[in-house]
Amino acid sequence: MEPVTPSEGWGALHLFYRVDRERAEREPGGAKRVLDAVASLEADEHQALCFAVLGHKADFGVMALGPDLARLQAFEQELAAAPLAPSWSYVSLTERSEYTSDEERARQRLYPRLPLKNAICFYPMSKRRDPEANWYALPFEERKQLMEGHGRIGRSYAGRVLQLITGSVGLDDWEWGVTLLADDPAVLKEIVYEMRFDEVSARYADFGPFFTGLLLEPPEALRRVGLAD
Ligand code: 76R
Repeated sequence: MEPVTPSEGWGALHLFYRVDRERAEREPGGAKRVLDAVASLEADEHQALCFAVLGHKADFGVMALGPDLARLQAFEQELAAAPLAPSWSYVSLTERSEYTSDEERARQRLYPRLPLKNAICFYPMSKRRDPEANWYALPFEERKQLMEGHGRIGRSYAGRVLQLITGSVGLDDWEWGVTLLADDPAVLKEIVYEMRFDEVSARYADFGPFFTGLLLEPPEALRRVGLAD
């Protein structure tokens, strides 16, 4: 299989599934299929964060991340062989920011290592192109200044929230995927609320659906959603 590797950044797949309970009962070995797929993805130098989704939008979620889009697509196919019915997905690439020139920060954003916190929140967002609030019509200097205000709020959550912004312009229905990891779920709510008052979000942002889940070691995540062999 020829690798498909972006010249910069990694691919990110956010995959959401419902457990097909009838199939799981009929065909034992479903959990093992998922665990084998995750282990083999990780052996190929990619990451997979598994989570038990809260609420009815999905049961099980995986954020898969790494350099080879062909490998990520193969992983998606391996999960399709398990008793999981796709419910939603999001495709994006890690990106450096246009507004920071710090090389170490850029490296962390392009090639992140994601830790296992208690909770994960994912949502897609776009910047507005309304006649009276068009982000893309602002001069670079003004956008940069606005993003500095955003970054200041973000940095006040250092150590409490880990954020990964992945870009999806030209790849999926929104412009960015926002992945937030935290041990304290209240902090997820707090940071998003605080940012709503910041001009970048208040005036220029539109948001898609939010998914929240409990981040767990893969075998435990599967047990929690009722997939155990
Ligand atoms: O890497 C950096 O620290 C540079 C500062 C920074 C940039 C450039 C930064 C910091 N963000 C940047 C870019 Mn962010 N971020 C969001 C959301 O819900 C909402 O209102 C918005 C969703 C959150 C919660 C968040 C958190 N950020 C971006 C971009 C790309 C914009 C573009 O290119 O036009 C988006 C869409 C976006 C959205 N941001 C931070 C955070 C946090 C917690 C930080 C501090 C990160 C840290 O210091 O580790």
